[in-house]
Amino acid sequence: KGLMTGKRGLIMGVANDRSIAWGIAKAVAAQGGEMAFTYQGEALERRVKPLAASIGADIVVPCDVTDDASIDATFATLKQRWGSLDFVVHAIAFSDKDELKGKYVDTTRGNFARTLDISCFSFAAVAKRAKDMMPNGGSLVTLTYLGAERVMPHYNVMGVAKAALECSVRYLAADLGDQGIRVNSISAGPIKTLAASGIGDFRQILRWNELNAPLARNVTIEDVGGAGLYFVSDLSKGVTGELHHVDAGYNVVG
Ligand code: 0WD
Repeated sequence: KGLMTGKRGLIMGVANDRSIAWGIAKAVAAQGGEMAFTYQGEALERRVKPLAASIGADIVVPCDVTDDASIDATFATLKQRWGSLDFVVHAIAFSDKDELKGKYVDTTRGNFARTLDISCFSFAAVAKRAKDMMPNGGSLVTLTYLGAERVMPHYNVMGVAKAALECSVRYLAADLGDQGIRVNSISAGPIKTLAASGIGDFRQILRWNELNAPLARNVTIEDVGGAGLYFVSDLSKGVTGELHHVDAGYNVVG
């Protein structure tokens, strides 16, 4: 019997087998957890469906978090298939590539709003639906980055969105604690994923972290998967509102 046997959760933000969300899904599956997946757009559907099938998951639904009706439809499907839910992993972020280079001072109003909508508000929007399906409590986890806490080159408006997301985690933890729902974030070190490829000079950031992190290496999606498993399982049942770094220790020195 695994740590996650009997638990059911939603994984949002798998784009391919290099996605951080997939690292968490693999760790949860290895402990007997059952999962549903959302994907954004048809191109990603072709990638996510086989991954889900490889761990025996058959609920794979489209969800664009900029659209309330799309989020509602996702949770309606889960309600119909499962009735209740134990955890949600939110691993979604977006900003215009043109503004993930150059200066933050040049951020446009339109991309600011879109970045904050997809990368921050969506977590609250998901929490609002998920809580109504968690009669026995639950766990909500999101992904963030050190660029929220310090100025990191090129992270710009995404750093501002992640700061808002980290603050949202604290407010959501306070809102939902009385229902036994925990809300936490994992601040991952840089990992080469589809989303990361949009960030200017990402290779240099990877190299810098490897050279300076206490563990003298970069982290993997399996490293983040271990922390994700901790947060969605009962191992972390006394933990909420937390920001947990999985970055080979970079944040203590960098
Ligand atoms: O170094 C990194 N890769 C780090 C990532 C370090 C620290 C944190 N993170 C965060 C990201 O900011 C994000 O919140 O981890 C989370 C997962 O990102 P990832 O695993 O690096 O990226 P990826 O595999 O690309 O998955 C993110 C997915 C999108 O993929 P693309 O590349 O197509 O943007 O987020 C999804 C989409 O599948 N996404 C959306 N989903 C629903 N509705 C939307 C949307 N509107 N926009 C993006």
